[in-house]
Amino acid sequence: MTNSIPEIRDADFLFVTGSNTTEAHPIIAMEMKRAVRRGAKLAVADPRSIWLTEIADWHMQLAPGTDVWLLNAMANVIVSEGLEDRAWMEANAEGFDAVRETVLRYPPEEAEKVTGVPAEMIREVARAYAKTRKAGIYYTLGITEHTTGTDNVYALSNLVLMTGHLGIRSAGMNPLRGQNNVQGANDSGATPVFYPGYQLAEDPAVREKFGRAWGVEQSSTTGLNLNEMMKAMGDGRLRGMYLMGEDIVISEPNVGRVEEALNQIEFLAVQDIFFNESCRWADVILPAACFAEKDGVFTNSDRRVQRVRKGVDAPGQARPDWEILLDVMRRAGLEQPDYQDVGEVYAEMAALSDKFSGISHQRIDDEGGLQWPVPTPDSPSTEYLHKGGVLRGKGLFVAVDFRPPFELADPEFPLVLSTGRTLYHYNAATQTRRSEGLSTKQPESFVEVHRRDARRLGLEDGQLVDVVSRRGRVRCRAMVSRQVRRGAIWMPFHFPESKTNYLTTDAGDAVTGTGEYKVCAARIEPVAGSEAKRVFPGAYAADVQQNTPS
Ligand SMILES: Nc1nc2c(c(=O)[nH]1)N[C@H]1C(S)=C(S)[C@@H](COP(=O)(O)OP(=O)(O)OC[C@H]3O[C@@H](n4cnc5c(=O)[nH]c(N)nc54)[C@H](O)[C@@H]3O)O[C@H]1N2
Ligand SMILES: Nc1nc2c(c(=O)[nH]1)N[C@H]1C(S)=C(S)[C@@H](COP(=O)(O)OP(=O)(O)OC[C@H]3O[C@@H](n4cnc5c(=O)[nH]c(N)nc54)[C@H](O)[C@@H]3O)O[C@H]1N2
Ligand SMILES: [Mo]
Repeated sequence: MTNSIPEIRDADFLFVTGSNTTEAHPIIAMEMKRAVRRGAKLAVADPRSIWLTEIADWHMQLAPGTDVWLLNAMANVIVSEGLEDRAWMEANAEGFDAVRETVLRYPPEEAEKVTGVPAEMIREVARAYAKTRKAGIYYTLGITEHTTGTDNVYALSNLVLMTGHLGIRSAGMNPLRGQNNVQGANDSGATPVFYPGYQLAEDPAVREKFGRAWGVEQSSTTGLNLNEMMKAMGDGRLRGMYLMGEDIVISEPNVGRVEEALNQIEFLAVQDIFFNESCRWADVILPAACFAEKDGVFTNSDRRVQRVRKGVDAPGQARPDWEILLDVMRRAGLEQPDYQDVGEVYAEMAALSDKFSGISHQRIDDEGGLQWPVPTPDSPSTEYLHKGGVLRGKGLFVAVDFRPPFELADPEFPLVLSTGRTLYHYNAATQTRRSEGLSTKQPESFVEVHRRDARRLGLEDGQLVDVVSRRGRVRCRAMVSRQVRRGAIWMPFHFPESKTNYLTTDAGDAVTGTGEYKVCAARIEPVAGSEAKRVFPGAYAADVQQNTPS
């Protein structure tokens, strides 16, 4: 996030797109609700009706995967009506002309035909966004989990740059992070392209620097991303795998193919706090301590590094992840480094990366959480980025054209399936399904179907159905709902006995590799003779609301 979570309450305009904030980021949704109560305008772009759409001034209910059309049309309105901030762009951005030329080919009336969002609504939202100073964009997987994910993000950032809503409080470009420490994992270099602190692995000077610090020559080839690894495992290029905090046979797209590949590889190690589904394929299982059983730091969505402290002892042979990794390094023949505690691990990372060099466990203990960049021990937290000038020098406009999703509905698979999460369960649900309360609230999987589609299919609410795609078939209960658009269906991916990811496509974004979890073609086949049982008593909506107290 360029900006901070506490700034949201002071925003005057919120553009929330592809984010079911209330269910997936309840604390952030609470700040949004607070802003709306104060009088901020809220525009939500989402193919589904979500709880936030109930308090939104505009619900842009676009067809899945048509975001570039919608966003370019908003830019079209801004440019056509002269609402762009010329002076700011002059000083702070480059590449506007190409974007201007491109978006002029995306008029709102045409956008309405493709996206289904009324042209007038596109105009209103674009004007309100451009004319409001404290206007922030908040997005999550509805934007990124597409083959056009990177394009979608560029289209959003073009809006930020042409209005100059950057480098000030309560504005900016804010991707809401998913897992509690996924930001920290990226920061520390858990990606094939970066060393810690986003230093490029392809830069020889960077490799040389880390090679010297670690006393080990660094490989000159960058690694594979997750999507590429799954495919490399399938065709024999990758023969062994070490999973740590990842339950790939639940969470990877087109998971039938991943299971086949796991049958073929020579070695699998799984390091996890539970016996997760992927452990069935494991040769070695390394039991790890959970968050409450170890020390360290978590870095949250707004770049805030915070301490986590051990509260209870780990059970059995479980140990903190870093200790296990250190032992594996020893067995691999490395004597150095020889960390005594996690504080030393952090100190090493800080010494090698400018963004964190002013952060230490000691300083966090003394001052509380710190938001990077914090270049020196005297520099304060950075509440929002790009203050007094864009970090890159000039913000880069990137013109993008619309490309359709990888798979479109056709006569054989006439419905568009999208997938995601719910309030009650957490991702692979390895953790949440062990909780009796949560399992009672939401015991099993379901597929949301629009009323009219249900009627056409002869479906009763709560009836068992098979959801079928080109890749697989999954059984669950139909939930007849007004949440989805006609022609669209939606499933959570939390349930191992009804694996949604047998259906999804592993076509990935060209830059990030992220799979297109949000769009694939599917059909529904009612299971004859099955008795209907409603999955959700009406309490669900009430729970979601309760979860965002003001
Ligand atoms: N309770 C709970 N909270 C969680 C998680 C959990 O499993 N359970 N998981 C965490 C993780 S890892 C993550 S990454 C986050 C994810 O948080 P979110 O991204 O908010 O969660 P999703 O349910 O994947 O859905 C995103 C939204 O995108 C919409 N969408 C789908 N397709 C499109 C599209 O083409 N365009 C647009 N504009 N929108 C679209 C969906 O309708 C949905 O409302 O949640 C985190 N928080
Ligand atoms: N269809 C569909 N599929 C999706 C998505 C979607 O929207 N739709 N979303 C995708 C997204 S955004 C994400 S992030 C992934 C998430 O997918 P995963 O990362 O596979 O799922 P999680 O449940 O977050 O966690 C995986 C494992 O981490 C373990 N774990 C928890 N704490 C620790 C720890 O301290 N140490 C260790 N070693 N292990 C620990 C848990 O027990 C669990 O087995 O799913 C993706 N899959
Ligand atoms: Mo995620």
